[in-house]
Amino acid sequence: MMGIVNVTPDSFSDGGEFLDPDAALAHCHELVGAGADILDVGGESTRPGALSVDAEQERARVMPVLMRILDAQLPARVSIDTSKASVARAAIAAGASIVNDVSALRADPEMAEVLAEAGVECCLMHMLGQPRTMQDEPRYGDVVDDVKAFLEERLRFAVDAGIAEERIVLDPGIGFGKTVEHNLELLRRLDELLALGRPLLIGTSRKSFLGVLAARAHGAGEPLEPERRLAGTIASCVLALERGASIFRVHDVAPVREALAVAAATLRL
Ligand code: PMM
Repeated sequence: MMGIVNVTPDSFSDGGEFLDPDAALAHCHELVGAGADILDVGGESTRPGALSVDAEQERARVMPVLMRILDAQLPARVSIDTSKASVARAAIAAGASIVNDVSALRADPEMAEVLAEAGVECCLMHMLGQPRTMQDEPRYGDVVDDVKAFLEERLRFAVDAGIAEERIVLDPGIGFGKTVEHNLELLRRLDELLALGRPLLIGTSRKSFLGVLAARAHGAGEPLEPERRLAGTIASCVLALERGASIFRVHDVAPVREALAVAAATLRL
């Protein structure tokens, strides 16, 4: 279980809640108490339409929180959600052991080298376009084949850059340049990505496609707001588990963990 710690003023579901290091640390205690194995700390919102922040600003947001978490020696690994090499470098120096790069090493030419030298784990995620524009009519040939080819190329690039293959996990990037139907197709056929030979991380938590589907279920006109997307988050995580995902990036660790435990026991995983 990867618990989400957004140190941003503008994330779609929890923007502004954990900018203060004390509030962020209290939230981390809660996530770990609920069963988070990893705390994923991010200082730049990637919601559709989000504007980028510069490295200095991002470091100023995440480093005080990271220091507090690492000082507290919580029984969880710390991941930094960043696409910037200088932010990753600072976080690793402070003790982060995973880098979650939603650009899959494309945003910063120095990122691969930083990860290879540090020997940390990393997550490479698929995204079509940039956060600011990614939801403007995303198009694919076959979404699963296209995402798979992208992840295969990025995996090869990372390994060629000196990152040990066994330290890499892959993520189809739910909601990153995808329509509702694209997201559903990726979840339905997630097992096809297992052929890449790496663990799969999945991040459906509170995402907008769940708001759309929940609205349909309720006969509501408008998508349900993020706080009302837990049932959909659970359903999508359970299905992703059944289709081979092994790392679940979520806001609500306790209920998702419980649902996954029941699903795993039923499936004898
Ligand atoms: N989603 C968000 C941010 N970072 N990282 C990975 N690897 N996978 C995701 O699906 C992902 C991510 C956006 O969600 P948030 O604003 O709730 O953090």
